[in-house]
Amino acid sequence: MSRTADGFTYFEVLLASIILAGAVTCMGLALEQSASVTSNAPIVATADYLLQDGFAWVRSLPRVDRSGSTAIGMEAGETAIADVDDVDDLAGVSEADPVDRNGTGYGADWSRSFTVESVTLADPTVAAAAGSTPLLRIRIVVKYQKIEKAADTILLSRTP
Ligand SMILES: [Ca+2]
Repeated sequence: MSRTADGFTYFEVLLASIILAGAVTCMGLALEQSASVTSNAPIVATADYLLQDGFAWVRSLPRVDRSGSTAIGMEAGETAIADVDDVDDLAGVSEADPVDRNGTGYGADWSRSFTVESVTLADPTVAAAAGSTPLLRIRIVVKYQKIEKAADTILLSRTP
């Protein structure tokens, strides 16, 4: 086998070059991943904030409409987000430009939607006929540019 001036075979030099190239590629990929995570961080933080703000709104609302209706959804005469006056009014509500409890808007890139269902007491993962049980399951989904960024579910009892 022929050797370089330093005493390495060409095969050894080739092998070292391949290992070095692999290491450099891995470092590059790690840096790229890190940059992507860093640039995504403000979006993740805002999504989580809007999710928690949504749950704060949900918890602040009466559990039953003042009319006494336990049906899920807005009552007669309630049509807009401004009309929401009890938890189940949020069923099917989707905010195209979510506004937090402080009145700050987050722009049209964001959306926040609410699902409200009655669930059985024995197993809250099982949906029940709307209004038939005193347990509500509320799910909030926050999206950025139509891609889901945060979502969670809570259970609320209608008996305070
Ligand atoms: Ca209502």
